[in-house]
Amino acid sequence: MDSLILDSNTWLLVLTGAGVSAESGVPTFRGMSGLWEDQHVEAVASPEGFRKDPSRVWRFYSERRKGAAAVHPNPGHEALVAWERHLGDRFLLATQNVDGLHTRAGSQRVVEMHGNLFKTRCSRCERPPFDDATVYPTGTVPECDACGMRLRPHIVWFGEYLEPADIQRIEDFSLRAATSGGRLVFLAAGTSGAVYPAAGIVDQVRKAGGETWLVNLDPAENSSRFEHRVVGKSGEVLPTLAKLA
Ligand code: BV8
Ligand code: ZN
Repeated sequence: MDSLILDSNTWLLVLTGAGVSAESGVPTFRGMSGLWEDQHVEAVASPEGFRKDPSRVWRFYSERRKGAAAVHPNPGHEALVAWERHLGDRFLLATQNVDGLHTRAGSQRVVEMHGNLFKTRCSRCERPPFDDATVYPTGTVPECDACGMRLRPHIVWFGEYLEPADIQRIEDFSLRAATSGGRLVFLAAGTSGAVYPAAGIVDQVRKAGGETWLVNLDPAENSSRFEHRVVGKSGEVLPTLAKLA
């Protein structure tokens, strides 16, 4: 198996998906075959889904809050913490996961591209998103103390734009790597490559002349766009994949 060299010239951009949390006991989207209560996740995790049935959406996220609060980071999360400690500001972790396990493992340079399960915001007023681990009782839709409108999970739903600042941070990292004359490396782990813009980052890195790695249990929809592909569980592969030089 080729090894991933992380030396003083390496700039490493990591992208993770649900597969990295699977060994912690968090179900993947594919694992649920994309369904929740026979509904397509895209239908529940969407502005339309919230407009049609907000209590169903809160039940979906309350269940996931309960699940995520009961599990712990695994060796895959911990390996990424060690890589960050070794590379410092030449490391950035972009995650599609909303479970917060990377931060709980000790990762610091993290972009939560699709939001965080344990944050809530108002669906109407400018009140900033706030920490909220509440598992709301079935049927309830919490209201905003400031304007009385519905609260919603601070999550990027299908059909919603990502935070421009998050996209900018990822693009700036690749740019800084290129202008520093360093070696840009992109590693995606535990992701099926089905959801954009996350699934398109590999193409941006290739265009910038970067090296590309995929660590995944099954073939991903964008597997062919990666130079190096390692098939396996991230909790088993990541701890031994890198040579810290
Ligand atoms: C947007 C938060 C602008 C919610 C999520 C271009 C082409 C086609 C479609 C589009 C496009 N551009 C935009 C779209 C539309 C859409 C999209 O991509 N649709 C897909 C379904 C085709 N994108 C959007 O809507 C994005 N917004 O583009 O805004 C716009 C606006 C209006 C109209 C058009 C455009 C917003 C996307 C974000 C949505 N929110 N999450 C929540 O979590 O509830 S996405 C959510 O699903 C996750 O965050 C993640 O991104 C995705 C699931 O994918 P994975 O994480 O990869 O998980 P999955 O289960 O699929 O795969 C797991 C993999 O792990 C598997 O391959 C398995 O083999 C592997 N595995 C399992 N165990 C292990 C393992 N690997 C290693 N170790 C193991 N142990
Ligand atoms: Zn409000």
